[in-house]
Amino acid sequence: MASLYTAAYIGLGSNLGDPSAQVNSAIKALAALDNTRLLVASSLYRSAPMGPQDQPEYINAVAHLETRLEPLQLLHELQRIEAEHGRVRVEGERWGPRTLDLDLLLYGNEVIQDEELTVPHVGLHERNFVLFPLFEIAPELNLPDGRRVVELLNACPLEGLERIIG
Ligand code: ROI
Repeated sequence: MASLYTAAYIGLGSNLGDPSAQVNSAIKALAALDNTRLLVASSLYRSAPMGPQDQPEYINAVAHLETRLEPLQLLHELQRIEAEHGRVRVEGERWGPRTLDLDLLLYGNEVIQDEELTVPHVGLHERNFVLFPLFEIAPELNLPDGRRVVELLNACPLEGLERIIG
């Protein structure tokens, strides 16, 4: 019988306040979501900012969930957790610093393109701070288009990325 649960991968990022604490707290909040189980979270990674360089370095991680929430329900839960961590969306400020950013990277094998949500996440295939933690927890994973995470990783420069041990 088909599972009621869908595998979802969430990218976490923070570069304001205490970024490691924000990311760890967000992982706890993911684990507490209704109709959802946290299977595993990656190590934390320190990463140089992509985009404007006049902002602090980021802490990034990826979490693997199993969820019975629909994609948009899950997205709204992620936005609620961001807001609870002090995330303020500044009009017109794209790619600026943030206390917490939660991206729905993958939702099963679904390809979703609607106004609110694009899955797989647009930056997934070129961001070392997403690909490396994703590979850490799901080395065999394929994207909906059949590309393997390990292939994307091999094509992606790893400069500026450092795994935090312990
Ligand atoms: N850069 C890094 N290293 N990590 C992020 O999570 C991140 N998030 C962003 C932008 C501003 C694109 N840069 C980032 O949204």
